Amino acid sequence: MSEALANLLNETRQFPPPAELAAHANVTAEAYAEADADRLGFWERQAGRLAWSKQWDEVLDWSNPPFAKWFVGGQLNVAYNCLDRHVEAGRGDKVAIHWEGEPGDTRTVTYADLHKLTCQAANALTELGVTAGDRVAIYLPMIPEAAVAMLACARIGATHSVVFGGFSADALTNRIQDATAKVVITADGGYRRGKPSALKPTVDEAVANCPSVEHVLVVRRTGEDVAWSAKDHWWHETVESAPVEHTAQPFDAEHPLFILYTSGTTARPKGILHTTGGYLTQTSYTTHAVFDLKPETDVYWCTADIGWVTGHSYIVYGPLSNGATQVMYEGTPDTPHKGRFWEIVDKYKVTILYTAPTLIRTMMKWGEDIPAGYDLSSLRLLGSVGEPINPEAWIWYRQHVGGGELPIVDTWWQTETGAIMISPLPGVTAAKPGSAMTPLPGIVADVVDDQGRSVPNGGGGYLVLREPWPSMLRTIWGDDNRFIETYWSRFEGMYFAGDGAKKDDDGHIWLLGRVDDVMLVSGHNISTTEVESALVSHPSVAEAAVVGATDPTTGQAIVAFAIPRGSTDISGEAGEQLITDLRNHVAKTLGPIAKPRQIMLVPELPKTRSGKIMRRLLRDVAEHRSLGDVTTLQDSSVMELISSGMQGGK
Ligand code: 6R9
Repeated sequence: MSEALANLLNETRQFPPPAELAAHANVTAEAYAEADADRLGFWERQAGRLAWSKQWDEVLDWSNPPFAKWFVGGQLNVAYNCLDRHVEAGRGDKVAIHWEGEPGDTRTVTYADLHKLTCQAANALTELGVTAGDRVAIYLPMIPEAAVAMLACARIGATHSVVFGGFSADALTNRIQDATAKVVITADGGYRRGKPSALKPTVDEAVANCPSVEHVLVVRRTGEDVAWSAKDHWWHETVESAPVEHTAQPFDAEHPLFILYTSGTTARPKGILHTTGGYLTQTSYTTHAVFDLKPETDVYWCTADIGWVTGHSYIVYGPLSNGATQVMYEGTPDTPHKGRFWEIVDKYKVTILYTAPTLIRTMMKWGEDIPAGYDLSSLRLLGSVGEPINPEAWIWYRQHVGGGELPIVDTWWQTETGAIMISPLPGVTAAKPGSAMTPLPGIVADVVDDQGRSVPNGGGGYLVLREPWPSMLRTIWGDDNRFIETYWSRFEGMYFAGDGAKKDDDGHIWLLGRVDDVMLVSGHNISTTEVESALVSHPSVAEAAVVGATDPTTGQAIVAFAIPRGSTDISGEAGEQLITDLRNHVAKTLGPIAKPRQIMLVPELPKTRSGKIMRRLLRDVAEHRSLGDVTTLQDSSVMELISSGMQGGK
């Protein structure tokens, strides 16, 4: 960015927390003051929410930045914290996971069940030669065994690397090779969109090129035929017959817990490394604080896939360390019908729902009649993660899912940050639709200009983190230099998140999309998020993506792709008229500088499996290039739809 990010969108609505929630909130406004007064003391108290085998000697060792050590000298076992201590406290019969398979089969897994399975898996892995420090790749559908596999690794100190079930053999191969994994845990397949979707053939292809892999553990989920080799072992034969006794050994607070690869928009995937004590402290605390989780009464549901960091921190480690009861769902939101999510909320009486803007915008596209057909009155808190949530999508979520009154926590964080960093506190913050609001207690974030100077309220620039935090990544696996270069070299002494952001007049933070996506139009830096939000604020638009395409007169010009809402007529002249209206609507909302040169009405947008729009591919379309790498695309047929729609639209 050559100059500050323009500050175009003016959203002034604000929603205070419900009085009832505020009166009984787990965390109150005092937490900010406490953390401001003594940040390390604050985190030390949060670490005290966990069970440690050995107390730490020092909260933070920052003598060799950017390599942090938290809770130095402390020891704990993550699986013990997520399972054993709840069982020992007499809560073994409490439901940990209400699991719902896509075909409608269900499982009820208590803490005692989860503990038993995890102990068996820990014994089975040990039997296969896995010891502390070894890496284990996990390539599973959304079944309880995914959580068990992760917890079993944590229990024996093996470092897990979960790879999305949707990734190709190449992507899986690269990740196994980069981490030199010794064992792969997979399944015959899972259910997606109403049919079995095989996983084992992909693993077979990958393992053929991965000499480090000694064993493959295979869960039987679909029952489809699979090829079998000498390295393969059935989970139900190996794990389910293993001894149920296993004593968890404590590990050092800085022991590597997991590697998770970020695909990013370009370049080689980065193996983000997280460790034990600080990671569990912050995921556990933020689950308690941001979701106001009451383990005795809440039914929590995070709709993320376990292969995304959100699944790691807010399905496995955060909720289980707090002893939560949660829902886990295997499949897609429209199988067998578009009301599936709401049916699940209704069935399990979900109280806390954590999902992604992409899902909310998809629901907007399908129309509000669908959630209206279910009883959603059990819900008391809504969350959002993954992308900036457009103000209109926020309002829709509150209105049509939250009955017009529930608080929404818009949570900003990254694979690299490990846990939530910027978010409202549901019992404290008067939230503004589209803003992640303020850094959580104990977190020091800022927005800076090109020179690293803090911008005043009303200004835009780059989001940075000024102080280390407990769940921060420790390095990029095997590449300390890349860790330093990527995150710590742009600004002296600060973590560079790669996101554009602004501070509004009250100092609240608004995320504006990845810095790489910012558009430079006639010398003005314009954020993709703001133009997309302007488009989504039009009643006929459910979802939009904008990109900057090379333009001979303006340098870059704004090209927009918009998905119309449910019943909108876009045939022939009506479509042309809508495009004209939309261009004018953006110009009126944000100013003439933001008026798109071109708008395409499309049925779908290209997204990653975690629901992020892949603007890079849209830029290829807008600039008439052949498409780049599409391996991380959720649904590869989308690009054909868009390209053909584009020809029609010209
Ligand atoms: C948790 C997760 C990280 C990137 C991040 C930012 C975007 C996530 C957001 C958000 C605006 C939010 N992002 N949450 N942008 N508001 N509430 O998504 O991790 O997959 O590593 O992505 O996602 O651009 O830098 P990850």
